[in-house]
Amino acid sequence: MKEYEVYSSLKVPKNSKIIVRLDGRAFHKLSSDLELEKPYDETFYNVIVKVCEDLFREFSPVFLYTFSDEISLLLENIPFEGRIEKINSIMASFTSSSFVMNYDATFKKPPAFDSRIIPINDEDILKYFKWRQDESWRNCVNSYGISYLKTKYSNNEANDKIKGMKLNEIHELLFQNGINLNDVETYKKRGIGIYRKDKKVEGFNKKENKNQISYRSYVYTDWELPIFSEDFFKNIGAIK
Ligand SMILES: Nc1nc2c(ncn2[C@@H]2O[C@H](COP(=O)(O)OP(=O)(O)O)[C@@H](O)[C@H]2O)c(=O)[nH]1
Ligand SMILES: [Mg+2]
Repeated sequence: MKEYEVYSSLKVPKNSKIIVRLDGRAFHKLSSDLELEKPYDETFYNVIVKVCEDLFREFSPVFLYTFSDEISLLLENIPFEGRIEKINSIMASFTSSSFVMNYDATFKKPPAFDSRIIPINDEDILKYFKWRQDESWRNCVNSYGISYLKTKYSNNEANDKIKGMKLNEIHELLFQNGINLNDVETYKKRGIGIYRKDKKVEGFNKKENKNQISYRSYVYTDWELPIFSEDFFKNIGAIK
């Protein structure tokens, strides 16, 4: 019967880095079930970050990026011998379990995440994360925009209005009404990243009888990300 498992040998390209992107399934519904704060719910964000830290510890990506209900991991060491079915199913179920374990909430339905794999060249890594970070910014402007419009109009009218507006028009409308997105927390605009950083450790070398400085890396959760640039990815060792 083994021969019926026709997808089990499907693998990612050899010697390629990959990005795995996870996305919460129907989290629009989950956010209304849990009555999440709009536009940004602090508890939800703290849980997603705990999930990301679990993923980071388990799969050691070079870089992890999250905003809203999505998480991207850049992987250099490919798990499960590159087997697509394994990577997608285990990453998605691990993420869903971690989400439930970290959330002190009663769910109406079991939360789930989908997972997809994107093989990627070094030249496209910046392009990919810039694309997601732009989406984070669009999401920020839209979320604040719709929240504001719903204080003035019915839900349907607010939804119709925002559909016809450009990003800078929403930005301007908010500004005219005393909401300056420049003052909003960085993570809401640019997302959150996790990567390894070096820590300076001062020790004493007994053999040589002298003080010694060494560096140890640790996992760092960055709530104050810069706008992504080539330098950023070089500094964290994601590209050469
Ligand atoms: N209220 C609230 N909702 C959020 C927050 N973060 C994410 N969401 C919800 O999650 C959804 C994620 O978008 P998307 O993946 O496109 O929609 P999905 O298909 O319903 O999961 C958003 O539309 C929001 O409804 C938050 O901080 N507060
Ligand atoms: Mg989703």
